Amino acid sequence: IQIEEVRLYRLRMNLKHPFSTSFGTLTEKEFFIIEIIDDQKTIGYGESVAFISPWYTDETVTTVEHMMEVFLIPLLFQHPFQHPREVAKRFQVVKGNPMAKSALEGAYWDLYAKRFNQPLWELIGGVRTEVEVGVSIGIQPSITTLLKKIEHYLQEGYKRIKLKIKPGYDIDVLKEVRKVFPQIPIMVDANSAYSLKDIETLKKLDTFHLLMIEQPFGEREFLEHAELQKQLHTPICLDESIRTIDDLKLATKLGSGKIFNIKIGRIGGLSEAIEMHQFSKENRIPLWCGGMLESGVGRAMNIALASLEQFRYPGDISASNRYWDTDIIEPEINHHEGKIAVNKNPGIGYTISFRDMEKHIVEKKRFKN
Ligand code: OSB
Ligand code: MG
Repeated sequence: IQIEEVRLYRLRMNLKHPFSTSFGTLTEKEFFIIEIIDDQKTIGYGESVAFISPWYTDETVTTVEHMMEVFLIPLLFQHPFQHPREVAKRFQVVKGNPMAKSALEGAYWDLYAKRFNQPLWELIGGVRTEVEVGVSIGIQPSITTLLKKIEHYLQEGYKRIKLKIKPGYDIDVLKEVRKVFPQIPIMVDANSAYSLKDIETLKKLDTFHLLMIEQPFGEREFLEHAELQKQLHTPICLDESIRTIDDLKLATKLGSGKIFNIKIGRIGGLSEAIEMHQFSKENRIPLWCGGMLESGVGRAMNIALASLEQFRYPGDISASNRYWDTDIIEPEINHHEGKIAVNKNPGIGYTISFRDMEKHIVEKKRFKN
């Protein structure tokens, strides 16, 4: 399969509601949709998940564009590929930049699955025909609004609630939440906002029977996470810390966490995710699929990933209407009682709605072999 053309669409889409984490507030998402075309005119779609600023990881929309344009797209054109895992191999000459690599690799996975007329989830060995989903709720201006949001999403059927926390917005918030919702599955995500100095606060989190505590410390703090895990019953889940399968092995060996959040973009693509899944299966490590406020293209890839056996907890794979007034795919992604069904269409299983996408495009670029 020879790639003949790559088109980049830079989109800017307003979020329905601002999304606040320990590192700041997002009101819109800027990202790329990638369209790649092969020698038989098969088309594949991918999405780059990097944000406009480097507060989650070091990549940004513009570094992704630069890396794709100057280094990665020329590598795609170099010679034909067979299996999609060869894409990640060829990209190895470029250090780092997992989100840029993943966006192009994802488009090739979709294209490849379409060439063979197979749904992506099936191609990668998915075993589930529906995936359980949860919702991530940002830091709210007041407890009242938070409680209303939780109520709203529970009524919509979401299977678990993830609350963003930060120092000063943690124990008291959870006390109030647990008063009203003593039993629901809740987890928290700190996006690295704490340090070992906060250990007394973090130990109090143990009293709220949380499913897990996501990324309390910095991304390289494997030792600190291991120290904390020794003092907690609640499992620690790592997100930002896990960039490669070696990080996963290190964290497992050191006991830095017991559960891992897999995001295709953060780790450099679906091929790396499949390898991590294999390792996790062999070692009985539970995984779940994280989110990056994706549009439908990225969301569809996440659904495929979450259909793999070792994805044992509901993912941050909410429906299209969680973040968007109108998504850019057809049909939009919907859940029923907290479950999203995989579909039988080839590739990612959804089509691009150019009519909807057009409204959000801020830049278009074409590259020909
Ligand atoms: O840490 O998982 C995270 C959103 C933006 C950046 C980082 C994270 C998140 C989320 C929500 O928690 C993910 C989603 O619902 O798509
Ligand atoms: Mg996280």
